[in-house]
Amino acid sequence: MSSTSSVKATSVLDAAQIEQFARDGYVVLPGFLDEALVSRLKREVDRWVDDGLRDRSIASAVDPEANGLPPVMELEMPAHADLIAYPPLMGVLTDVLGPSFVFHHLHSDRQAPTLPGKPWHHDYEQRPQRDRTYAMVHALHYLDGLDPETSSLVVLPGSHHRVAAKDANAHLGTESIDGEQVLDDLPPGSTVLAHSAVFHARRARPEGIGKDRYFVDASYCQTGTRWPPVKPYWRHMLSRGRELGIGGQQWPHLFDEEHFEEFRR
Ligand SMILES: O=C(O)CCC(=O)C(=O)O
Repeated sequence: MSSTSSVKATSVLDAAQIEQFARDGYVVLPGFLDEALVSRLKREVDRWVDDGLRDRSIASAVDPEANGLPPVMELEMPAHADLIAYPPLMGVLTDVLGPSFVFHHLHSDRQAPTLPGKPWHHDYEQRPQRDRTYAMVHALHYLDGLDPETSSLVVLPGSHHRVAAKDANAHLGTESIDGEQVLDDLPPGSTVLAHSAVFHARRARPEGIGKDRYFVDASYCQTGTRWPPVKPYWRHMLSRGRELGIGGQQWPHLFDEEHFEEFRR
């Protein structure tokens, strides 16, 4: 088995946080990203949205025959590349995944105040859903944090232990579920590290929300199995990650292809 790290990453989570992640399927890291990285990321997110690059990347994912490869991918923007291999994040990932994991994908957006909520779902990639032997995680980065002017993130602790379809709770929309935890007050640069199988929703404020919400999510998978990719241009994405040397010498295997199946709709 290949290892993504040739040097042991520094542990970041304490024992209680590692236990919480195993039990509940998420851990909240307030103010995790440093300020300079956050401001560089926000400038890149603005460019990504305002220059139509996000729309182009979606078009390339939806209809690759008509639209070809995206002209720019998120990981080709320097701050996003730095975020993917942000050393404290690599430490957190090593704490919960062990030393051998690969990058899966990243999405970046500036969500308008009018964006509706997103119904309960999980994001664990497996077809069909059959077990939780290997972990996949999503690092949900809230560049301006979460506050009364933004939608909240709602999670259902422990739900990653149950094998279920991604949309098994979608009929509930974004309604409250017994035992849910609402995350609606986080400082800038906060990250929620979630097991991808934990059910979660984005809940809009009933009274309406007032400002753009800068949101980047990046996912990573334990090695040892083959994961379904989510973008048809996944080989190109991984190959650019390798060419750009994201992760440097400490993470030479972060963009290895061998851990993925062929793309299927
Ligand atoms: O917007 C959020 O806070 C969560 C988004 C989400 O659920 C997702 O991208 O899967």
